[in-house]
Amino acid sequence: MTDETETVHYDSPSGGWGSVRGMATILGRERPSPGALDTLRRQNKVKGFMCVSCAWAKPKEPNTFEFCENGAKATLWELTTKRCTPAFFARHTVAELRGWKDYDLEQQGRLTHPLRYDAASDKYVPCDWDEAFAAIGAALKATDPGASVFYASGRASLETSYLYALFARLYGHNNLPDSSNMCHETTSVALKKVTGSPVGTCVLPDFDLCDAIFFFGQNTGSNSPRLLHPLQEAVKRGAKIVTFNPVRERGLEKFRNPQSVKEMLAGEETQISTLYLQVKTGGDIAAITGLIKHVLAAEDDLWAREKRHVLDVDFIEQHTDGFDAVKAHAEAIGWDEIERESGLSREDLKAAADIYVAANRTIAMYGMGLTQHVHGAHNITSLVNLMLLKGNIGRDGTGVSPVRGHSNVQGQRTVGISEKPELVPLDKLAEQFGFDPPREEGLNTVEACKKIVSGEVTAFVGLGGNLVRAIPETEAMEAAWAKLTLTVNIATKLNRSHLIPGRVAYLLPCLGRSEEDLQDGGAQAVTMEDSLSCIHGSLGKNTPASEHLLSEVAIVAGMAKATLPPNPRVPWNDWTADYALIRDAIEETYPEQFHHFNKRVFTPGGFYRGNSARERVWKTESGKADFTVPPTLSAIGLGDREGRWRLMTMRSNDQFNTTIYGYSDRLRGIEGTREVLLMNPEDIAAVGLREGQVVGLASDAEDGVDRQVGGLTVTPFLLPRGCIGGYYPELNPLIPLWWHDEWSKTPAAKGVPVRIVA
Ligand SMILES: Nc1nc2c(c(=O)[nH]1)N[C@H]1C(S)=C(S)[C@@H](COP(=O)(O)OP(=O)(O)OC[C@H]3O[C@@H](n4cnc5c(=O)[nH]c(N)nc54)[C@H](O)[C@@H]3O)O[C@H]1N2
Ligand SMILES: Nc1nc2c(c(=O)[nH]1)N[C@H]1C(S)=C(S)[C@@H](COP(=O)(O)OP(=O)(O)OC[C@H]3O[C@@H](n4cnc5c(=O)[nH]c(N)nc54)[C@H](O)[C@@H]3O)O[C@H]1N2
Ligand SMILES: [Mo]
Repeated sequence: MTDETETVHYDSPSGGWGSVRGMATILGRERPSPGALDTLRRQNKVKGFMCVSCAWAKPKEPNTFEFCENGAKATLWELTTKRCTPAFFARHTVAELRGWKDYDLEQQGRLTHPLRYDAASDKYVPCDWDEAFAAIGAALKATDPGASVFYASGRASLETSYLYALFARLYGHNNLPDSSNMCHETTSVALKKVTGSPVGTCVLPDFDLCDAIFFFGQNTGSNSPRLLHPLQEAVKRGAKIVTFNPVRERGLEKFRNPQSVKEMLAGEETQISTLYLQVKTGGDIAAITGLIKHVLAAEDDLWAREKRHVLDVDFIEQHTDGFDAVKAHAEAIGWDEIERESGLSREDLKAAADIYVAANRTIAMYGMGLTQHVHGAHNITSLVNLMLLKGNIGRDGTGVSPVRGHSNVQGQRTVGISEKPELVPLDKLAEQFGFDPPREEGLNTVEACKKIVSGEVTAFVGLGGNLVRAIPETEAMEAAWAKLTLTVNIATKLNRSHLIPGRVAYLLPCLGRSEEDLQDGGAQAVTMEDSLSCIHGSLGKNTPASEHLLSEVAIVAGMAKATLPPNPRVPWNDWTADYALIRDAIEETYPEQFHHFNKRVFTPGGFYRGNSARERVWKTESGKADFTVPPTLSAIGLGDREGRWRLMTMRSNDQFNTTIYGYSDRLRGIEGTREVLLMNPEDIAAVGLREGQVVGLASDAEDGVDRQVGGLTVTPFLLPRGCIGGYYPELNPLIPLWWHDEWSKTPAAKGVPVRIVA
């Protein structure tokens, strides 16, 4: 690897003064409403409001400011004083706005009025809520329920999500794709298959007990900065963190706690990773197989010398299935193959394996670097293999802990937003609400997109998010979206998805989570579930951005009433007036997890809804935790060939998904532009490019479809050879819709085959 001085870099730790400056910039730009700073003080506190940024756990004893740079940005983004009013829409046609950048669209500020698309003028015009609900209801009634899709981005509360899923089923479909389908669906499918539980098994106290954390493909410094606190604490106590990531992410190297006056003034920083291994993109199955090989060798060695075990043989015997096959597989694979596929040396993997062997308790964490691959599911089953060897699931201080994305993405699944009917207690819903729920499998995100392309799906409702921008294959998707007969988007700010209206189209503005939600029954709280399966109440206090906004609950109820025949057991009006009644309904549907829901809403640290795998109850086909032989060592779906590069599409430190806050990827030292091609300096030289040259990328997926993105500046960056990087969503046009994890259909956004076109 080349000397770091040749590549762009940022030397300061994550956190630190840079993060304070990051917050100050956004304060200046959003000119947030008065009271915004008080709001930050209430962020992630009991009876406060829960951050709209990431899903990381909210501790029982929060810091004075229990938020991070990016959580503050997300809150201030919501509390901006800028407004995107009917006057704005009167000035601009939708066709004109489609030419704007994502950043400029959202910079117009909060949406203030319900809007109807007027095809004659190609403009959004204000309308009233009753008109919108009546028109949406009429359009849905005229549509075959199976030809409609209700998408959810992972932000809406448990209350809204429960009603939204119920609305879909009363109307007649399970077409409930959500952002998880592009994110941790790989987790939901793979972890469920091998451990019986679709979510992580850790709770916060595990982080106080572990001896090691194996950390794969998650950019904590930008995407879940509050997680740096428990990581820092763990390191200070002597725990070792081993990181596998093609990029040397700053947050996982050094961290200075911006909440600690002492650390800030003294410039003290903590080195987070003991060992940082720059695995090749898609090389994790090989790397983990190498670790397993070393652990098995250590077992043989210790047994031969001292008749003691490295492995937890009792656990393997009692609790697992398939160990022999995984052992045989790892032993049969040669080191040359492991080194080639992982890009890591046998010695480096030995150093990591030694840490794993020495640790009594290990936690495994991961993010999109594992889930967004064609063989993403096998990244995860391989990681579980490693953990099972030493009984590192279902014991205090151990566990598998996927780092979830949106602040309530896990919770939406918990309360019924799922296209998979087998994951929803349909019989219970039938009994509770007196109807016959649809039983056929619904559409996930990729399938929904396919049917929008084929014309089989004609109506789309989006509860938040920016789906057209977030999915792969941008060009074909935008063309297909334009043919829909109905599009409804419930949103806080304008984004590109809103600019591809169907024949009947409504843009419905809603309250943000930090805003006061006043209903007939008084001010309403809502709830969400964090990455560690704890449920928290959240109470908005700020004055809403406009008097014309409705809550998400009220909007879902409004659409449902206009669409469905009346049903006395489904009291939309009462639910809207008092969300505690929705929580009662949730409790009735899910009594085990949500008993005494209303009493427990404001439990400090949230209330834990439990996890069977944590209790070593394995709800799998074998009744045990499964070892799984990976069918391949590469998570990339296509082999290497001359001129083919592995492209990973990433987030910068200055965005929340498709929301672009600005053009500073501070922790990676990339400033002023997002249109970059990040590339190893040796690769740049080897293919005869130069730094600063503007190039394009073309799809190399061997399906004959021409997909290109141009205007990318070649930027030297310390990536493994053969791997290149750039930003999401700008590079989404390069990803084929069919390029996804084979089990879960999560788009494989981290291993996209491309060619460079000069
Ligand atoms: N500020 C902010 N916070 C966010 C978000 C945001 O956009 N901004 N988004 C939210 C959402 S929805 C999500 S899902 C999460 C996403 O958070 P992450 O899971 O961190 O997702 P990415 O930013 O896409 O980064 C993935 C990381 O994986 C690494 N990587 C890429 N390919 C591979 C690989 O093959 N192997 C390994 N080991 N590593 C790889 C990349 O270098 C990068 O560090 O964050 C949530 N929080
Ligand atoms: N190439 C590539 N593609 C990816 C990814 C990747 O790493 N690479 N990551 C994938 C992942 S992990 C995810 S989660 C998806 C994200 O996909 P989505 O969840 O669909 O997209 P977001 O960008 O989070 O949605 C932003 C919009 O949400 C709306 N919004 C914000 N707050 C609220 C609110 O409180 N209520 C409502 N109703 N609306 C609100 C605003 O209008 C804003 O414009 O993208 C996926 N796409
Ligand atoms: Mo996500």
